[in-house]
Amino acid sequence: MQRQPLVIANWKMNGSRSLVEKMTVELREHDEVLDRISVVICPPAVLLPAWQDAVFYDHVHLGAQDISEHASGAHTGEHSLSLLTEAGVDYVLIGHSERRQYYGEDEERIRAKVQAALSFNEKPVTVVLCVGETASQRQQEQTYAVVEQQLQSALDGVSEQQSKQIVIAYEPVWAIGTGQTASPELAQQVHGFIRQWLTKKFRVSGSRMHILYGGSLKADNAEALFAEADIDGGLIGGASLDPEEFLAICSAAQ
Ligand code: 3PY
Repeated sequence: MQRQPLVIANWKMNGSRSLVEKMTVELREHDEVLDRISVVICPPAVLLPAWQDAVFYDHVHLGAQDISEHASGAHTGEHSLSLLTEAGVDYVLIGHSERRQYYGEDEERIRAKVQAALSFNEKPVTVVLCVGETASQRQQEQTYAVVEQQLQSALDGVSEQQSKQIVIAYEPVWAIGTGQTASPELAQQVHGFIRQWLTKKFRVSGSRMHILYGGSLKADNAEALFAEADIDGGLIGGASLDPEEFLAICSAAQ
């Protein structure tokens, strides 16, 4: 890992106010771990105010699990960037596989969200674009083609300057919520491929972009994954709901 490590907690539709308290106590007690890494917490949107009150440290940021591509209006159940940034959000996840699989988010919608985030001018936000192949795509040896197509489509029209606001999260779908993790070697192969693609498109800026691994990342496999050259941190699902385990993952990223 050559870039400043970045560890993102994706709480999905989990957590509570009391978990926010427990997590902040744990992070506060071990704030030396936060000195050399950046941490982003993506709780369900209704918990953002609780986190906003609790965030105490420069290197801890808040993120949204999804955004609306619209600025405002009749979009029941959606959250605009204006509302999210008012609640303290600096990072936004876009294109998580659960959004693609269960909520019908297609490439066009994902591109519209990326464009909305990059053109949002009230406050700079960092986009965490999630990509990854399904089990059957991997079996059919389509991993690189799928990842390339997802990157190409979502980042179409993005400039070298705008790429500084983008983080890529490689999350193989077969490793999400299954307990199955990509081996460090296998994850590095795909991260290396993504790095090459980014460097070709965005030149020097591409070599500086963060590429995170996600998919059943836990305390006991974090160190080996983070030791790989192009794995710059993690997007953590279930393990981010346990304060001690999350802290252990943050420590492994240092
Ligand atoms: C997981 O690790 O399950 C994730 O989906 C992280 O975003």
